[in-house]
Amino acid sequence: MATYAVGDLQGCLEPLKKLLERVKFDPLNDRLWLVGDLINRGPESLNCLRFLYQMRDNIDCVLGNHDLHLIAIARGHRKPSRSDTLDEILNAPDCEELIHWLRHQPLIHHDAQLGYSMVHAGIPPQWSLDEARGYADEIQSVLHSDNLDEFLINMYGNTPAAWDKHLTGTDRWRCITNYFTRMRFCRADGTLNLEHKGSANDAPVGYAPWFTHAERKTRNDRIVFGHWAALEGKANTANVYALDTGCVWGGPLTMMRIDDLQFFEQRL
Ligand SMILES: [Mn+2]
Repeated sequence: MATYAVGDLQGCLEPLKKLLERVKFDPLNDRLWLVGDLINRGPESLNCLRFLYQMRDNIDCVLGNHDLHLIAIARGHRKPSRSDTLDEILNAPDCEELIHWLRHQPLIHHDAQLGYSMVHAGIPPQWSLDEARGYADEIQSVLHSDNLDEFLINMYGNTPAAWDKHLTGTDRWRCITNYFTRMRFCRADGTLNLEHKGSANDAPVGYAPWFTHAERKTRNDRIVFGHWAALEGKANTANVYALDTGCVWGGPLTMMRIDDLQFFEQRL
């Protein structure tokens, strides 16, 4: 039995299939973790989603910003942007079934036995793992509830920039969701800068990659994440594994065997 974690697919299905073949993935015994952003921009978003849906009993997946964006469009709350490539999913006869599956995925996955957690973008420095899991559960409950549409309508935006446990309603939902699905740079107190998208060395003044803050409460917890292709798979931080190597932008798709820290790569 092995557990494999793979970076942002964004519709890059062929590299995933090749990696699963190469590691001789065994659906009876192995598990596949996906850091989210399963779709959009890449060549085969619909096939990607269908492939994962068929494998759903062998998969642990967390939601990324592109996945939430697809759900918002599918429910009529957002128009696709010019760079989105989601029409094939939206026009598919099984669209509803696929979206239903997607909306039931969490923002964090934790495996106590392995001693690993997975998120799409990150966990802000001021949250312990237990706090992060609690806040992720709040959003998961909203996604399952009749509040889904209110959540999606109010999901877009960069404020509040900082967490306050007294936040309520849509501001609270947006802040939690931005941390888990969009964060790159923040201050030591968790204040976000969501405009800036450079490499780790290219932080705006006063900000740093979320995982580099010395007093980060999850610094002793092992975390796999995606979202940040400019890191090129290098977080250079103990216990933190960056898996988005920008397959959709010409880089490889990265797969990590968690059990023995073996890495595998495959290009489109
Ligand atoms: Mn992302």
